[in-house]
Amino acid sequence: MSSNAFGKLLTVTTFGESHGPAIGCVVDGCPPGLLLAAEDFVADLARRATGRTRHTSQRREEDAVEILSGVYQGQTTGTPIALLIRNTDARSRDYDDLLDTFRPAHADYTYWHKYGIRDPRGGGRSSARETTMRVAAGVIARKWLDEKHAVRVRGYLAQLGAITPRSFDWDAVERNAFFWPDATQVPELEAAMDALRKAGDSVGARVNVLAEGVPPGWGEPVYGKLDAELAAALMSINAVKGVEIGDGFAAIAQHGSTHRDELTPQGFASNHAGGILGGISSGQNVTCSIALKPTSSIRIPGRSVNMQGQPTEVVTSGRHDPCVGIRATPIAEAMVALVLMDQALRQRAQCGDVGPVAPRIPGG
Ligand code: EPS
Repeated sequence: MSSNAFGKLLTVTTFGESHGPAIGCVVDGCPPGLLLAAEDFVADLARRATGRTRHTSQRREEDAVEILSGVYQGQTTGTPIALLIRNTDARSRDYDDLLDTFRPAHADYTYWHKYGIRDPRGGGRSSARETTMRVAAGVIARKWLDEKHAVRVRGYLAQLGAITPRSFDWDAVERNAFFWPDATQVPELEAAMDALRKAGDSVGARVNVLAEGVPPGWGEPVYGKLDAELAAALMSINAVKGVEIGDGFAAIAQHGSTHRDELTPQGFASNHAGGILGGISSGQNVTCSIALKPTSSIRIPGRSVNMQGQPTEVVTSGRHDPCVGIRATPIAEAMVALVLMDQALRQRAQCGDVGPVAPRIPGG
């Protein structure tokens, strides 16, 4: 009813607010026997965290995971895995000016209308702080997918405002704060972000995610299609306004003779479909892309209304991201991994006896 959980055989429930004592999640349905320790979460949480570069929010959280249940002697037990992260650097006074008004383009207004009460401190439940737990849950899925199916999920920033990559190198992606695939453009991105921060404005972004090694067969037609569940999972990330699978909206202008991915004994001749046909993985790379809107919390004054409906002006101070897309790559990867693991378990449950059938042509 209140939709703080997703997944069918692997379910993830998150809880907590940005300025509450802690945030957490319960991951249920993970098979027993997966090695899991608090250290497994460190790298991915650091990739998403605030305060690691001048281009993101300067809130400094340690993001240390406590495993409360579901792990015994370093292995998952098949029981619910509860993870907790304590909030240690919330600065609620930054939000005092927002008690009586609503940021344009923020969930402030809609939360108020839905619940009739709101926690304005850091956006409460609507804060991107919640994505920390998606990444934590995603660590489990990534690990299981890698060990059981050699599936690898990775992403990169594919557009920042009007800037697009001029070349592509996976090695560059993890070596800069932007997850950008062309190292030579990093100074250009830094300059753009510095200018934006100075102006007190924000900008949108595109993040692409790729899942390699997904075998054919994952996805449940018709209401549990792999692409439908990926779209829902990715769209549930804060600030996401668009999702594409494969060529996405570019397919509108394509002809069937171009869009179709022809089959040859050596493999598929192209991958316009994003590795999903009829809602089921084809064995090709699964490709997704998300559009993130510019952050609504900006220093440039904007028009709003107060609680009495009178016109007022909003200026957001505090520690905000001028581009949330910069930190979104690990979040999108996590959501893709969680959907894939859930679908893999569902495939095992219903069709585990079917086994591989011929012909199986190479993916990629
Ligand atoms: C956020 C606003 C800022 C960010 C926060 C997301 O929160 P605060 O005003 O409390 O500093 O720091 O991001 C995180 C805390 C995080 O861990 O991602 C927002 O409005 O969504």
